[in-house]
Amino acid sequence: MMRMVTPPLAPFVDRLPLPSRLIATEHDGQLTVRIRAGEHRFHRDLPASSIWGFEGTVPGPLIEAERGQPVTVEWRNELEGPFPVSDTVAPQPTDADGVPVQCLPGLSGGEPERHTAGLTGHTVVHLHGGLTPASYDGWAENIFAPGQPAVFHYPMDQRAALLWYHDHVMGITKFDVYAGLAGLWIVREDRERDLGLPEGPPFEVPLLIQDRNFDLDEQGRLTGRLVHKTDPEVMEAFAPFTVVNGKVWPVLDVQPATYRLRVLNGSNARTYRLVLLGDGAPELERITQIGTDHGLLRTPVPVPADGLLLASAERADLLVDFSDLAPGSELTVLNTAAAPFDGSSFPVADAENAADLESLLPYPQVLRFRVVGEAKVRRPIPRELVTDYELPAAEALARARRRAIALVEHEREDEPSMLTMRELAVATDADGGPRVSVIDGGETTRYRVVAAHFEDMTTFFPMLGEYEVWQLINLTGDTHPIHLHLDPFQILARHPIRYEIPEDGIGDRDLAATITLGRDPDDELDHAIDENERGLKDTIRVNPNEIVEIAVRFTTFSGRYMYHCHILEHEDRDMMRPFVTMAPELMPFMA
Ligand SMILES: [Cu+2]
Repeated sequence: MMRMVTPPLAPFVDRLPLPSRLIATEHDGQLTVRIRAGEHRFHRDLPASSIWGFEGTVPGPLIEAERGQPVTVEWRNELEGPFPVSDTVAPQPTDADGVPVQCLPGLSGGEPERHTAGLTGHTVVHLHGGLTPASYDGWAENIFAPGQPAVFHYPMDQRAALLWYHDHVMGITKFDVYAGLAGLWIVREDRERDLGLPEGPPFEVPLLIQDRNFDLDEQGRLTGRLVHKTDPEVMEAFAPFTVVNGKVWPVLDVQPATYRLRVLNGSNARTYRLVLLGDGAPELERITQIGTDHGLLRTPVPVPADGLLLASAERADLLVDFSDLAPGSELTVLNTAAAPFDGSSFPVADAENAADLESLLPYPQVLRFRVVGEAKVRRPIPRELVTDYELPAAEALARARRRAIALVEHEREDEPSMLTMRELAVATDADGGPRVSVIDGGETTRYRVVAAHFEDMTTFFPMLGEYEVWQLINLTGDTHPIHLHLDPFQILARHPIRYEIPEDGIGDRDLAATITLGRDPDDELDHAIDENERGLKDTIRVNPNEIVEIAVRFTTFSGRYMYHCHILEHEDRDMMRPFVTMAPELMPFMA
């Protein structure tokens, strides 16, 4: 039976803050953003927290750009220590009462990690979803220290979409983003304006959803100091308090009108399954999804019947109809996704009972809407949104280069696990060593591992303009949101698989596994592609027991980029690899 813990903070008392707007055209496309330490109040009843933020705020300013009008940002690193977050590994996964420590504030007996405490403000900024030249993409090792200049040019030659910018430093992205280094970036274009969608306040509302935890003083009172806590069994931080635009469980006053919500899950690790409840009953039919990671879908779609799933870095563009509601009506957004997330469903009808300590979900609350005013503004929803993309033709896919990547957890004695990506190449009979066999009906393909760690040699050299098919093979028990930098991609398939890994089959570099296409009888996931995943994506959920196939095509910029799991604790612990995009004319000169 589930146990509950009483929230130490009152929900729905703070107003939803809106980030300050920084409109590029009002500055001739020349922006300066200072990256600074600051103070931020996450809740009315919390003392101010020390943070690191863009312009010293949580979240950073909302940058708004126009398609085709380049933006130059001078990212001015003015950070100074000490690092504002206490990082700790609690000695036990549960407290004396059996409550998982990640559901509780404070350090839970852990020591503050001294290397994290010693961070002094190295950063590099990545514009997630940006079609950006490699030099300005925020390569995780091209770091700038406080005082060192970084002027990045963003061509903005890309579709209107909600992007976001955040720190991307090798090994410490999880700390820097958690400290506050994230902000939203919207690309706009006239094609979208022609559809009459809301733009700007009050009817377009950006929502950056994150989870955060705080320290306790000796009397057990919340101090406001940010805490990044893991435990011996869970290497990701799943913080108990959901924060939207920097406030714990805020409330937004809405008119009886159609609102456009631009939603981003900017959490380190937590996946949200968002549901909308009025008087305890689901009201998901009020929501129409019109866009995903890289902008508008071809046609509007309902959100999935169980709720809107967003893993770390996924975005949704939503129209929500409040127009029939009387003043004083309230609608509440709850999260029903267990952590760590493994793709399991949760019935929307039970959403009010989603709180579950074992699932590291002590407080499902996210956000409340409160209807005020009388004037009704209901907008018709266009039936067709865009026509500028479609699935690649079968013949293009048939001759496409295929790449395979296995996602594996490498467990190590007396050390935390490493989550790694194993790039696979088809093995010849002459190749020795362990094999990954993929059995598809009567056909078996055998692979060997050609790269296992970030610093291993680059093996992916996609040619500009050419379609490729990448297979992401999940051999772990959790869902991984895999993100490719640069161009968006499209999902082609989710294939259920069953697999066997022999004892010691996962080594530091080696991998032995037998993978069979087809469903495991014990597998309860449906491995379906949701309607809202059929747009242009840059982050895709790869569930346990499945291979996700994506059609990838890089179009514009040659250079060195990264792809990785967007669970920040995973990307920082080696679930990241480089790829180099190449102009076709240069390929003959590649050794
Ligand atoms: Cu991952």
